[in-house]
Amino acid sequence: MNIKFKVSGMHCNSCVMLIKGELEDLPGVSSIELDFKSGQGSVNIDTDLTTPDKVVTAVSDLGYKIELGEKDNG
Ligand SMILES: [Cu+2]
Repeated sequence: MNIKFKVSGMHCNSCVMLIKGELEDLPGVSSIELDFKSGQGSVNIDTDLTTPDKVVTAVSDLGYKIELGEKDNG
């Protein structure tokens, strides 16, 4: 499943690296994209291993606000 999301509260590219690093540690997560300026991101998740909720929790726990957008099962 590919999930689009939007993160707010990022201040610099270190925030992007921090969030990407945290998501990379989740099982079943790959192809993480995140743009600092727009806050737009996307990620592929293997739904046998993880859920969109875990992505939200991982980012929220770092102190950023995340909103999930489109989910695509294709
Ligand atoms: Cu930063």
